[in-house]
Amino acid sequence: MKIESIQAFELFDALGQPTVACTVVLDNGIFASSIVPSGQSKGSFEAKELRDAKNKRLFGMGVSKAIENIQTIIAPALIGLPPAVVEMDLKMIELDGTEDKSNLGSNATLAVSIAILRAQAIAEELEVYELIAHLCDYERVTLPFGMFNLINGGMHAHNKLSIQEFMIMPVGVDSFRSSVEIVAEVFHQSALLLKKSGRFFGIGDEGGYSVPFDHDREALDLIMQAVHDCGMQKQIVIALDVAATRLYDEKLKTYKLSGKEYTAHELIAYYDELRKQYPLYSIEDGLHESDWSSWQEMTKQLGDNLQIVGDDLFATNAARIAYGIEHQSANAAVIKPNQVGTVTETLQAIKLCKEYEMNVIVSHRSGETEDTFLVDLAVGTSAGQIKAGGLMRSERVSKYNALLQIEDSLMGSLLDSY
Ligand code: 2PG
Ligand code: MG
Repeated sequence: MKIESIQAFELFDALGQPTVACTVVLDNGIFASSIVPSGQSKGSFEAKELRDAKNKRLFGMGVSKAIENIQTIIAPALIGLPPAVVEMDLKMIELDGTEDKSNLGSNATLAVSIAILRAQAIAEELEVYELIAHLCDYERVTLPFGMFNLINGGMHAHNKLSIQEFMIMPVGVDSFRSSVEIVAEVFHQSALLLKKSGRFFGIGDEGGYSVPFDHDREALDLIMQAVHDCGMQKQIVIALDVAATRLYDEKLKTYKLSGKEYTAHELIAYYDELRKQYPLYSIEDGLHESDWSSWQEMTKQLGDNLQIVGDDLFATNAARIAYGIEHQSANAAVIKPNQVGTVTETLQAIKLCKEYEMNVIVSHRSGETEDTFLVDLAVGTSAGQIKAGGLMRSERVSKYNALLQIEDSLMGSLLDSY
């Protein structure tokens, strides 16, 4: 089977922004598609999406240049060949010729990469996660544990919460289905508590609640109350994404959380305090994306008791992850395919983490789409953890539903137990 055509389109993500979609058509008429997500709180070290910017259409957010790159540069180089994601990703990296995909655009390369991967899976009669496992030389797959967003703050909500994501994570469960059921109960109980207390609340960008709390602790207390009411204290731990780069004042060299200023050293002490008061399991981007030495201090001090997660710090970039491994800057990495721009580089980053026992959390973006590639990625690489938002809004819940379907279909076969 060979690639007959590669088509690119401008569609929209869940935040109403334009994004790139791609369809690869094979010569037997079978086709495979993709739609890429986009982040709002982007790190500086991510591969660069191409946005039209210069004209006023869609506030400069249009992706017509990225689409043109697919049609005029990428497609001619791949048409006529059998779909093969690794070779084709390498070809796109060569065509782009930059360190950060700023020439072709990471939104262009990733859209093609995912569609090619799917076309290859079809051609080889494999599920997409199976093909991913083969590409990584993994024989078995596991379902990830989920980090479910319950309360949105920071750039993802219009409230005063400094911390961007308050997530709950069921542990000690025997299936993904039981973790979703536990989360559903806590999710609905949280809404009930908010209604009872007369609080106005809405939905944040990632399908969690947006509540006009003044202090981050109020969000943690609400979670604890809901977990307690559901009798789930033993089954649930809490994960935070502080997204601290956006709380950092470059001039003062301090962070501002809930109205209070902290040096990096004081902030680490604050996290330690929170850890002692709440069942905290994981803190993502607790510090600025370039403050390697404070990351080292945090991992040294808290790493035995907490998952210290680099997101903007690593940007799914193998060189940055390697530096972080060498300097013990964190003990986990968030993996977002659009931070690097191809499936192959994403798999390289995951393999590197796993080789050096750095935990892996496959993650959505705030500007997510209905594409569930993330799920195949998490299952095929046995990533261990996935964060895909709250139990609301289909661009989030579709990921959890896809995991439930994979779990149901794999029971008793190549699935390793939870
Ligand atoms: C993050 C992501 C996803 P964004 O910071 O981890 O939750 O947010 O996509 O806005 O960068
Ligand atoms: Mg993050």
